[in-house]
Amino acid sequence: MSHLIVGPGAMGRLLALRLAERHPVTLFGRRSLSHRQTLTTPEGEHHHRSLEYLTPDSLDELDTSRLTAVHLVTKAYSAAAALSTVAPHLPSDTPLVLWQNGFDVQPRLTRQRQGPTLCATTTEGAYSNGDNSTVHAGHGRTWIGHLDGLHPELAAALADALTGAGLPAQAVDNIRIRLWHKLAVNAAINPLVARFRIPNGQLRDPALRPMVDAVIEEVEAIMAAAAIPPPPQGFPAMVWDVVAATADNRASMLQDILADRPTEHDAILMPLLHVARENGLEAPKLAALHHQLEARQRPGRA
Ligand code: KPL
Repeated sequence: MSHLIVGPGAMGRLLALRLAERHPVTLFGRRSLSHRQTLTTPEGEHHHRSLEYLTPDSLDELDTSRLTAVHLVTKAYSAAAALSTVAPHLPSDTPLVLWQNGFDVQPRLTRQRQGPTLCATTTEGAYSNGDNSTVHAGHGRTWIGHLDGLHPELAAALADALTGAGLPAQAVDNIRIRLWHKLAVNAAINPLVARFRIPNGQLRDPALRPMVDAVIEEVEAIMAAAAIPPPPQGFPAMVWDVVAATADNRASMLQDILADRPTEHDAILMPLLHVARENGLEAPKLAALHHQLEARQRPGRA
């Protein structure tokens, strides 16, 4: 199996460095990056590896003859542009795996593409420590599948490849529900920690806890309207469990704000706001959080 990983952020590099232990891997990104990369494992071991790394200028060198899958591991807002850069260099039936947060890119690209398009969602934790060093901060799990449950053999083969590379993964026929559950967690945690610039665990402070609960309440009503079944423990417990498990983390949206990058507020909050609007539901907390993040990104329009 040979893999092309598009997006050399922390998660893309984690995938590339792990898969490269067993499979041919090419990493693609817009800007140049050293081929020599280091991965620090959750156990504190340092693995050094040279990766094949291509940029738009060298993309012609990509060998597509044995390519099993393209993993699109960019932020949600740059996924479509990244795919349109690599797509002309790929056979149109190349399997694609979408690793984005939210539920924006996934239905659009699944509908548009000819080739099999799977989605993945993961609880693996990774962050960059400079351009050449990736820290695998915590072990997690990955779920992979097609939005309509198609291509189960491909999903199983990719889950096996990930599992064999040390990233435990499972093929599922309900990835849509899993993506919406992750979106619920991201909607309840990310905008608030980004707004207050705090680690996830601080949401448990008595002054902040009611704000999180109010967001979860809106999310729960929207999920019911979208016919997304709750997780076995219910939405509030799911969110508070993640807050506890990631208490010291700086959420991805806070990292984006601190690095002055765009945030994924559209991909995470807009699907919820759309369902709310279609069903005549009020979602003032979610709308206000979206408005604040949007105003930061487009100050001229605020
Ligand atoms: O997925 C996350 C993120 O940072 O985007 C959470 C679960 C909130 C962990 O930080």
